[in-house]
Amino acid sequence: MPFSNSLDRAPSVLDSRMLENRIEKHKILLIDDDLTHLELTKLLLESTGLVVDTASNDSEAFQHLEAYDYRMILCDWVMPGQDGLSIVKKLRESEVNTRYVIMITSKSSPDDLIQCLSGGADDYITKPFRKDELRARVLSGMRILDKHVQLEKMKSYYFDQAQKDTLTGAYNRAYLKDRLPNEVKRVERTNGNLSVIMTDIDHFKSLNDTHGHPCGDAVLVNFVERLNQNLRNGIDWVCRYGGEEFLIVLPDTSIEQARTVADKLCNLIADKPFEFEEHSLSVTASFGVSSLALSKYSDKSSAHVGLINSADKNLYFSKNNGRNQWHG
Ligand code: GH3
Ligand code: MG
Ligand code: MG
Ligand code: MG
Repeated sequence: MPFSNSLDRAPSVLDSRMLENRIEKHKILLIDDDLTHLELTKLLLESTGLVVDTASNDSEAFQHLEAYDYRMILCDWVMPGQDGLSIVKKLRESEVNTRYVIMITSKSSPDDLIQCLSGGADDYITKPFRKDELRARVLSGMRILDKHVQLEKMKSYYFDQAQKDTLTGAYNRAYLKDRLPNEVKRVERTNGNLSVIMTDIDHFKSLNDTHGHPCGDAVLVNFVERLNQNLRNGIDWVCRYGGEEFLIVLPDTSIEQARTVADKLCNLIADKPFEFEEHSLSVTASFGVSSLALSKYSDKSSAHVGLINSADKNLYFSKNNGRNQWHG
């Protein structure tokens, strides 16, 4: 007799709303060899809005676990084949601990429960159980899972912040320092190509002086957007090298290809005015192109510095030669 009917009650509105918010995030895998119990528990959870998949033995359970990243598992302990606790132990050995496991068990002595929790379950419920107790335990687990998700989001937010410039969203110098040597190593390994373009906005100081710093900021943001829109998504990347100076990194790109990119970028900056409030501003930038020639370096660990210096030198040639052009 799986549920004690006398204490049944429909979930409160609050419970339902809380559960609704979690449906997509935390689909449940329910494992039980007793098919009647499996079906009844599934219906109970589904009646509160949860999405539930079922497995009636260990091999079905592992098939499901391979196919979908269930964050919550309700698992019967006593089953033929591998029992519930062995399944949980196996899961805990092979993964980062991000799943919430509730063990369903008819064993209820303190020793049993200690064994169950020490074996890797996060919670347990003893049969026969009340519907509202199961709901309460599932909700409690959902709250913990939500905290996991929040923490993961915060972690990735701060990770992102640490490597990006807050104004433009371009990568920062710290990221460049980490990543560029790795790009160079990849060229060493694969005998491939790596090119960079250094670009600096022309007469940016006078733009600030004429239209104000907020306008300058908006142009910087737009400038990076325009670069990114015209580079290969997920391959090329832009780093804010200084105030209005950016380094564009082009993996797997020969010098000839990089020259074509610089020409395209130079034109697309100059050809279309930047809009700020009621102003339509003509902006140009100068570019310096360089490509990695590893054979030039006896010490390969300094190759990335040489690559940047050479792009910088070519940028200043462009500046001295009249701006709004590329060289390299
Ligand atoms: P050039 O063509 O030779 O590059 O001249 P320029 O005026 O662009 O270069 P300069 O180095 O004289 O001036 C760069 C200006 O960029 C000065 C600085 O105040 C401004 N700047 C740097 N960072 C920011 C920023 O984050 N926002 C704004 N609005 N201006 C910035
Ligand atoms: Mg059983
Ligand atoms: Mg400038
Ligand atoms: Mg500058």
